[in-house]
Amino acid sequence: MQKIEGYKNDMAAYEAPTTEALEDFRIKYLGTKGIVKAVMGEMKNVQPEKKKEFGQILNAFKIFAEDKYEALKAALSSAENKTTANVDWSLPGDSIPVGTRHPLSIVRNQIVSIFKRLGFAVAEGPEIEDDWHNFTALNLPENHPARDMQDTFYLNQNPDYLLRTHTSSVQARVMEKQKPPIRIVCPGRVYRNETISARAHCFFHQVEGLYVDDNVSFADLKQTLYFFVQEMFGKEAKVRFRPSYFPFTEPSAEMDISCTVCGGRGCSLCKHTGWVEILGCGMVHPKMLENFQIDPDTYTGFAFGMGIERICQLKYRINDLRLYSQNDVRFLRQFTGAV
Ligand code: 2NL
Repeated sequence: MQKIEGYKNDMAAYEAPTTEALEDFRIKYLGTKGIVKAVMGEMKNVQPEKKKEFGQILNAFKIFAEDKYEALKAALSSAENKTTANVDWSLPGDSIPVGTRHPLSIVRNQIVSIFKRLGFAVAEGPEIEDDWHNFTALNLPENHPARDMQDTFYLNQNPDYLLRTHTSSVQARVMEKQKPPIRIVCPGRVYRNETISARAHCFFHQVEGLYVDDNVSFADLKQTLYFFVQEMFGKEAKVRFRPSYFPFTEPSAEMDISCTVCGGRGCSLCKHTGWVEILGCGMVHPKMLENFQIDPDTYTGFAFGMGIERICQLKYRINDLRLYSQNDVRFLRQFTGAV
C-alpha cells in the first residue's frame, strides 16, 4: 500500500517535456514489464479474505496510471500546437468582414445629434432600475397598470428591482443630482413584458428628452419638436399635436407628422388619415418637480419620449420589429450606405 501511494505521488508530480519522455513514462508504468503489472503480481501474496479489497485498490491504481498517461499526452499535443516553428508567415491572412452600423444606432445617432445642436446634453443610466427611479419618483401611482407584473420584468430575487420600462428613470437620476437649467436627452434600451410579434417585442429603444428652466413654455416644446421633425424628415414635413395623457406630464400631447409615404394624401401606412403618430410629450407635472426639490413656482419644463423603432420604421419602411434583433446580415447589410 505504501509503495502504491509512493508511485501515485511520483506520477502526479511528473510532467513529460517531450514525446520521448512520454513514451518512457508509458513503458515504466504501463509496459509489459512495468510497475502496474509488477504490483498486480503481488496479488498472489495477499490473504484470500483481503483479495477483494486489494483488487479494487489495484484496479484504481491502474486507472490512475492510464489517466495520467492520457493527460500527459493531451498536454503535450496542445503544447505542440502552440509552437510557431511550423507556421508559414507568408500565407495570406484570414479576412475579417467589416460590419455595418445597426439601423437603430444610425437613427439614434441622428436623433441625438439634432438635439445636441439645440444644446441638449446626453445622459445615460442603468437598465436594471429600482422602483423609485422607474415609477414612484415619476408620479406613477402604486396601482398604475404599468406597474403590473404582466407588463414589467421584476427581478425574482428582489422585486424592488426591475428592468426599466422607459428612460425617464435616467432623467429622474439627473434631476436628483443637478438643479435647473436641465436640458438632456436620454437614449437607451427599455423592457416590457410583451408577447413577441411583428408589432411588439420584449425590449425596444427610446430617446426621452427633458428641459427644465425658468420660463419654459408649451410654445418652446412645440418649436423644439417641430425643428426636430424638419431636420429628421425634411422641410416639407408638417406636425400636429393632439391632447393626450401621461402620468408625468400635464398637459400632455401626442405629436403626429404628415405621412412620410403619401405626404398627407392618404395611404395604407397612415390608414388614410394623412397623419402618423411619432411621439408623446407634455409639460413636466409639478408634483414631479417637487419630488426633486425643484420649486414648480419658479421652474417649468417640458418632456418628450419617442420609440427609435417607430422613427426607423417611418424613415426606412421597416414593418416587422423582429428584424431588428435577429442579426440577419441580409437585413443589416442594407444599411451600409445609410451612415
Ligand atoms: C412615449 C411617451 C413620454 C415623457 C415621456 C417624461 C420624463 C420626465 C418627466 C416628464 Cl423625467 N416626462 N417623459 C413625457 C411624455 C411622454 O413618452 O410615447 N414614449 C415612447
